[in-house]
Amino acid sequence: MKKYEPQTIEPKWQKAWQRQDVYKTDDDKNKPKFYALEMFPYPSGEGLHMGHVRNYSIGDVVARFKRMKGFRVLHPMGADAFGLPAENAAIQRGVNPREWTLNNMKRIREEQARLGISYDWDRYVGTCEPDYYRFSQWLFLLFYERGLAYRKQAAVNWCPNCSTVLANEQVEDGRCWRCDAEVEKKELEQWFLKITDYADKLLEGLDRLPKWPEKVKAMQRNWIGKSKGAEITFTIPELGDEKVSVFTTRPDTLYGVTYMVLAPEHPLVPQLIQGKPNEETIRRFVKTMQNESELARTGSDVEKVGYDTGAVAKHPLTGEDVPIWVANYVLMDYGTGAVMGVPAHDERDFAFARKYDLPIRRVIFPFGTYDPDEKLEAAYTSEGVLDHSGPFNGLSNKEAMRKIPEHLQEKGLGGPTVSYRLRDWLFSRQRYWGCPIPIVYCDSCGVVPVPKEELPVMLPEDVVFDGKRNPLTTSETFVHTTCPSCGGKARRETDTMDTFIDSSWYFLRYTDPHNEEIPFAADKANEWMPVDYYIGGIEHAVLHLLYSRFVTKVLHDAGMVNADEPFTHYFPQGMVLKDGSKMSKSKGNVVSPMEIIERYGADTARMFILFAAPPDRELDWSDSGVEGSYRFLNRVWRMVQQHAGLFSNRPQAKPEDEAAKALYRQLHQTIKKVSDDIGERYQFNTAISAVMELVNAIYAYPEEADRGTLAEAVEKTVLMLAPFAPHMTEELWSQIGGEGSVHAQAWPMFDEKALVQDEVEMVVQINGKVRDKLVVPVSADKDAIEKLAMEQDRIQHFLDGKTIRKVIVVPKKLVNIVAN
Ligand code: ANZ
Ligand code: ZN
Repeated sequence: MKKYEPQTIEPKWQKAWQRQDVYKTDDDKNKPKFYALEMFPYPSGEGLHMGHVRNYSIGDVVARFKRMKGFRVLHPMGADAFGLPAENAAIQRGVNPREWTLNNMKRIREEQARLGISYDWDRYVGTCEPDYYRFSQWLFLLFYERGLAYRKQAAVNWCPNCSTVLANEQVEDGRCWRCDAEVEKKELEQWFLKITDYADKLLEGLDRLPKWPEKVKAMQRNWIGKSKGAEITFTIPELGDEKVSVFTTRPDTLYGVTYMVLAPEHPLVPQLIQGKPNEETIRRFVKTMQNESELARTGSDVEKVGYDTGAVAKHPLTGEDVPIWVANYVLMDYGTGAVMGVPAHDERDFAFARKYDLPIRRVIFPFGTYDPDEKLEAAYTSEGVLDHSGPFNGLSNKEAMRKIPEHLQEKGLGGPTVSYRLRDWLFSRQRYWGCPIPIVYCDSCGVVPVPKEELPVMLPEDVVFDGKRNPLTTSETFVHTTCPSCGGKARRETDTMDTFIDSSWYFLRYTDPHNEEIPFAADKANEWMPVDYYIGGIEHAVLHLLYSRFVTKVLHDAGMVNADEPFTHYFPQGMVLKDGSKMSKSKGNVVSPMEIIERYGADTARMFILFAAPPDRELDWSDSGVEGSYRFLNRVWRMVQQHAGLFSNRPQAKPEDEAAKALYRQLHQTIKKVSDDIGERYQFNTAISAVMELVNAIYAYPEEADRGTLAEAVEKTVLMLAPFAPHMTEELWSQIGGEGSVHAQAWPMFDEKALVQDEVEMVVQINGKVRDKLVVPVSADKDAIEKLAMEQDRIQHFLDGKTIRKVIVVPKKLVNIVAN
């Protein structure tokens, strides 16, 4: 009997698959399509970790299963190859970022191949390659033409550690998403992409993604942060009735306004404080605030600080004077940068009014009886009825939310509006290892886009990495250029694109990876898009997934692809833990995938990782679990060796004896379960355990029972395990004389008739005590069952000398005889 030696058979089959192009994308248009995609890795110098292995194993099982089910499957891979680590390696160790990256890409590709993942390598995409990034530039120009890319001077997030700006999405709790340094504010002129134009489309699209986790959709909705409310115009008499608008979600509380607050950066502040007693103090306050991060200003534990400007605004409906303050908690880039203070009905305003001794005026009261002059101990934020609100008294606050804005609109004092938390995508980075923005500045022509025929704008090599400035600015050959429009002297944009652009369209490039004219042809993209099953970490719930949705929608609007959502089904796999905590270098609990593969083989690693937990749950790495998976594969191996002889002259299955009937039924139940578990429920662990039970049944199958049924069970076990353990099953398939690759076989069908059980076991009780068991045809009626129960020797024995009072038959379950 041959021994199971994964170290020999795995490389052997990997070479054979490559030679025979087994995983080349099938373009038979008669087949339905399936696009299976795993997030491509960042090629760090570390190689693959177990999180990758889990990610790819899930995608590979699905891709292989769908192929066997008769789909044409697109299952590509690539590398998200631009980014800071390459540049940091250049600064710290003087290595060339490109070489560093390409080496890492090579290593990761080899490791992915060693895992036996069924990628179509011919479609490999590396985002740092000029033949990819020229089309990132092409897309930037498309955005620019469509008015979706613009330059603006703005207070932007600045990471002092990475010395570059960051998009809002890349600031997590006030810190850099990459290095965790506290983010600062800086005034800079930068490129932005107008994602805010797509806020409503991005929200609406979420409602058409039933296969996305609710949690992820909620995070995106939250991030977009659509608030319905009103804009209300106050006027400032001392500035010649200059208008100042506030944004509020509670226009019903308008009569409760006792002050107004402007953001420190609000453009009216300098005029308002001129010559006022607080002028100097406020000027200094404004300066400090400009450099403070959003978190430092608005965090829940941050003390609210404000100053009275000494100026007043006129209330739009009562005409009363309302003092104008500036305070840290009002942000310039939300709503209008100005708020109306309603301390009676807003907790934050209540605290502020208490602190600065501002009046509190209540205008919403509980339904029913109330005391209109009751003093409040806290803000009243519930529903209620309006009072002290002029002509609106007596309305419910819900009605007032509609009526007050309508009334204001009629009088030209504002009206209903919506506000979004989403900001435009800050797109510039002052870094080298990214995609150059294809723009030229000319003294006579201004901002000039590089013509598409001249792309790519190549990253230059003559740069200095000293960690003190953007290396691109040090390249003479890059910076100095000629204007594409007038031919005069011009200067190149030295900002590169946020590397998140690279991963925002790579899934489209895979559909047409060798196109040299355009990013991808519409017919190719439409053949495959949208991605049917996308697997990757939940840390991308907002960043990558939001940007990809945005870019896809823009390309859809530009007529480049029919799909307006890129991913039909997004599946975030659970984390891989060791001893209950995340595997990480700092904890010293990293299990290296390559070591496991060397020791047990890739099939065991894949099998373990899919078997040890449902795919969305955390998975605790365990050495004994790995051993267990290895033992199971050995058990399958030995089982096939034992019965390989059957296949030289294979008998037809004739499941007529009891044992054969039972095995036949279990086989077909297993096929049904495994098909549903993989194809419908994406639950791989339960699929594997069903196959394990089937293997047990095959081991227990008696010598004398039907050999044909046994052969069928053995063969189909091999087929069902093919997506999980692709190498071993390929080897076994060849041993049992299978034709071609096991991965090119049709997935086994189940026999519907075999699933129906024709007999059931029932218990027979006497006075509630189980006395016997019966096997009856499922079709038997109550009378027949009762008769059969009474005929049993054991039952007759127990009933001896007793009188039968009653017989209760519960079909398929039990017979209870009441006797005394
Ligand atoms: C008056 C009011 C009364 C408010 C009340 C709330 C309760 P969301 O849901 O987040 O959109 N606000 C508006 N612009 C702001 C800014 N730039 N910086 C800080 N706060 C701002 O919240 C909108 C509410 O947040 C607005 O409604 C406003 O306070 C405040 F009983 O106006 B409200
Ligand atoms: Zn010019």
